[in-house]
Amino acid sequence: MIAAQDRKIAIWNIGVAYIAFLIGTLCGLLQVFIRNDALQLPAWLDYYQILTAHGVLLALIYTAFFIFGFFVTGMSKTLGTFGPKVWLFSWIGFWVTLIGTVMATVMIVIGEASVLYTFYAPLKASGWYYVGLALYVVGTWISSFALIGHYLVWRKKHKGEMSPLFAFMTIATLVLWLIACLGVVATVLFQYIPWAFGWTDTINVELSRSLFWYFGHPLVYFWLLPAYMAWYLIVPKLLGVKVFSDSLARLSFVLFILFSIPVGFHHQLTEPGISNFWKFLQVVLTFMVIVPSLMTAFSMFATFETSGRKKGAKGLFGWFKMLPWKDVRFTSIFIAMAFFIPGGAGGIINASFQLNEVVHNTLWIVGHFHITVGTPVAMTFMGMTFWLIPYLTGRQFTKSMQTLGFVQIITWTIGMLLMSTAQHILGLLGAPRRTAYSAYNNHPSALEWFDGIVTSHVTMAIGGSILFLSAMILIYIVVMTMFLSPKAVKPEDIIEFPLAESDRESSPKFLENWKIWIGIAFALIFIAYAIPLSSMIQHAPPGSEGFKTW
Ligand code: HEM
Ligand SMILES: [Cu+2]
Repeated sequence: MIAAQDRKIAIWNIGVAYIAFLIGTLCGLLQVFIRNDALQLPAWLDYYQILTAHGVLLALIYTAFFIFGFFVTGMSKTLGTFGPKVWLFSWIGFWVTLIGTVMATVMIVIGEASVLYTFYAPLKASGWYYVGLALYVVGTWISSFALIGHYLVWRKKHKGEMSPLFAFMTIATLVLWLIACLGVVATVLFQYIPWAFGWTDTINVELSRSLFWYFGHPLVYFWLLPAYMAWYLIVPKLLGVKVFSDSLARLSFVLFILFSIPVGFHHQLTEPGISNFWKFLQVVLTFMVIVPSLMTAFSMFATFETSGRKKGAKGLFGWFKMLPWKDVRFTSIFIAMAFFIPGGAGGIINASFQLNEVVHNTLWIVGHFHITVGTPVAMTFMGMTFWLIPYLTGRQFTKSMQTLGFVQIITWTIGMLLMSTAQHILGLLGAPRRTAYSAYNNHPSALEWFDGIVTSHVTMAIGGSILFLSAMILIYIVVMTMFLSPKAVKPEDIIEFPLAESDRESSPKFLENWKIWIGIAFALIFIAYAIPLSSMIQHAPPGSEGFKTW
């Protein structure tokens, strides 16, 4: 078990994550009923207020706090107890992130920031909302630098050694996050805050959106890489084997840094202000990310097969039966991975110019991110929650909790299959996303969206309700394992951090030479962004004043 002082940081991060999860999923439940015209909100509550809270609390807050909780635990376990400075800055980072979060949430709740989590200009929120977002980013930076400091101290003491794979992957994820945030910090500090407080009259909309998506795409990798860490490092341990290949794992993380940043224009394919050449270039770079993604998939199947064969599996697929299906820590992650197969394929569709025209801004997109971040990432985090909290609190993960864990992941799976399938199909039928008003005065085409067995808003509402039920079961498990379950005393009750071994000394040293990777990352960013961004600034159209549409 890691030192109590480090455990405390991790447990507070995870606690905040689950408070955000609770409120965020409640908003999700309201959304599915409002869109189905089954629920009318009181006049003081707006659909966009709820949708903003849902996006911010789940996509930004739940993820980030959970990820830092996981990183703190793993870094303390693999590199040793935090020194006083690392400890102090981890707490400062936590509190600054939390203050930013609370500020932004309060602005949403009092109706001053119904601008959705993408906060596109010219929608204009209260200046304090953007200050909250800025503090959130700064807080995560402080926490990141604390962990990077911990890593640098370790490397100084272990000259010439490869770092443990967990630490390497953490640092890769944080490097990605720090570079990605530069875009959002630039637009929030130099565009939104002066504009929202009235120091400037207008805003350059195109530039603000481009800087947002410079951040917005790597943001999804900031969610995904920690989930991949569980796939690379936790799953083999649960299967009783080593990491399939240490160098493959490191190389794939490095490639994710390179190819997840210079690609934001794939979210802006319908925008007229960016020329086709730059969109094309960024789409090509987007498709490069398929390489490390398939490397990851390969490595997972190799792990499954190795472990199955070790247990005596025969034939082409005999290993499948040998997987530890009765272990909820494994089954949860396996289902998460399975969802990522259609999720990743959908991503290729979205990034393709012509197909993007069909699905852009429809419910298809909502279906897509619920089977990428909403399940592969979220369910991996759920599966980790089952052992991470008991590990940190020293409590048991009792038999009844394990059963409930299965009920939770199975209900999430069923709910998500219903909701996301309906959303994908509704999107193809033309139903827009981000709107409460979905019947369009009973126009016949819109009415089609309300019948059909798996293709309607009704299916979406049934799926959403099952998902919410599942979320509440998870909250119950979290509360129990955090505060109420019996303490683990007997050795067989004590929950371990399941971390697989990897042959780190066999990996080539250049993989841990950050100068090379950060250098290439910036070179790619420069190639993809320097010219289009500077022309957006030089040939800026008249800016826009702010709009408050709610
Ligand atoms: C109880 C579970 C959930 C339900 C019922 C639900 C439902 C929905 C619905 C219906 C929308 C689209 C609304 C619209 O476009 O009008 C939506 C949007 C969204 N959801 Fe969920 N969701 C759930 C869980 C999650 C989770 C776990 C995540 C991420 C970790 C997530 C992330 C998002 C994001 C980022 C949006 C986009 C918000 C926007 O358009 O600004 N959701 N959700
Ligand atoms: Cu993207």
